[in-house]
Amino acid sequence: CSTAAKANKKYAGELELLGKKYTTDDWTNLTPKIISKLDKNLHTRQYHPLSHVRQKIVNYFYKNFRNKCGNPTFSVCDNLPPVVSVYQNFDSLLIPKDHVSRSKDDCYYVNSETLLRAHTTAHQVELIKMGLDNFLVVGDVYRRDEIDSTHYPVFHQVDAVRLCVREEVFKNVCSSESLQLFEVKGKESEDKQAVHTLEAVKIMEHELKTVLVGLAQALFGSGIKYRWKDEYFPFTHPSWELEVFYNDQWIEVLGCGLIRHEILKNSGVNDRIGWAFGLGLERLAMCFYDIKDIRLFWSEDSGFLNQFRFDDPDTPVKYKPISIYPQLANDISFWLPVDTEYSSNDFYDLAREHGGDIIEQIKLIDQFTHPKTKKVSHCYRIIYRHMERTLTQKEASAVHRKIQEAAASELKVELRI
Ligand code: FA5
Ligand code: MG
Repeated sequence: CSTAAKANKKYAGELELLGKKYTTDDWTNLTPKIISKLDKNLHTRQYHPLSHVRQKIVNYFYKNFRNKCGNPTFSVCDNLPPVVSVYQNFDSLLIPKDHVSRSKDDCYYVNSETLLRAHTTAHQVELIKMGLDNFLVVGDVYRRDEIDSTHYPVFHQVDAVRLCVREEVFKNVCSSESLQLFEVKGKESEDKQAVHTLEAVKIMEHELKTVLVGLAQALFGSGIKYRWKDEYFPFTHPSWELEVFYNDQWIEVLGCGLIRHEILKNSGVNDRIGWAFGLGLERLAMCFYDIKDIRLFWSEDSGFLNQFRFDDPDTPVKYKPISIYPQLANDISFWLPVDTEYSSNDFYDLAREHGGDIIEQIKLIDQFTHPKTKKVSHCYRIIYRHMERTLTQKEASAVHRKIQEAAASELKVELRI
């Protein structure tokens, strides 16, 4: 696509990320803005709201899972580099070769073999292969997506994995000697994978759901209303999503399920059954602290950061906006290119590149096909708002013009002015 072609030209031949060199190719679609986020590590930064939420989750696991000597059983990995292989992000998790989530339109590729992880699940197999049975992975993840107050191309996730041998699974069942984790001629059904016994699956499902409802209660309070939904992930079966009712709406908090046995077999653990889940930190932090705009997590403004300067992550705090600055809306219309591919995500990336964080939202407000020429027109409304001061129309217009010019030259669109 055109942004990829442009990035490819910009990073002709080679690209350095976090001190390592990578060759570029026609898959390269990283942008300087995205690259600038790679070393930010907001999730481990002292006093950052995302770091407080991470700590609340880690504390819950430390408190609830201890071995006989009283030590926490979950290991925490929060410094794994976000540059991963296509194998880690997709193949190792049985994500089919033609799955939409692999597309250049959805991910930030370094080259055809390497990308910025789109989920922290990308590290599951390597950590299981290292011999870990209970672990949390926390990190920044990257997805090309729409632009609004709850979506930003970089956000943070926590993944968890717990693996159990037969004795652990049935430890609370009387006369469990004859109970097994695996059966030979089983069939896959809605409830279970072919290799598993229904009794092992039901016990693991019960533990997983109990742990996660406990986590939701620890985070949102014991009265929190929640519901389970059946879900599909290529790497777990059965799979679910947990939603909580907060501020008058249902919010998707996490995805989870029983790990596909094939993944465990490929990782050298034939004798275990396991569960896993993945959740997003921003959504939780936005609820706890009443943060209405996801861009604020990236703010270096002391008026924002100072509100989170406390040591105990359970300190109840509601974010007080320093002031509300006005929005400025400017539209841009163009004919899409006829000979080159075009996707709205290319335009969103380009606008972010030239407009930065003063862009609050971009909406595709109109599209139509010319009856004679068959050319397609898109009109986008860009909402500009500075988070720390009032933006003048003159400033917004200057940025808007830059975006128009860049769209014409880089995406080969024909402006309709
Ligand atoms: C995943 O990323 C799976 N890897 C989760 C998983 C792990 C399932 C292990 C099973 C086993 P999903 O794309 O739904 O799934 O994202 C997981 C969570 O991340 C969501 O529930 C949500 O809390 C958060 N999330 C997803 N997209 C966004 C976004 N654009 N902005 C903020 N948070 C997001
Ligand atoms: Mg989901």
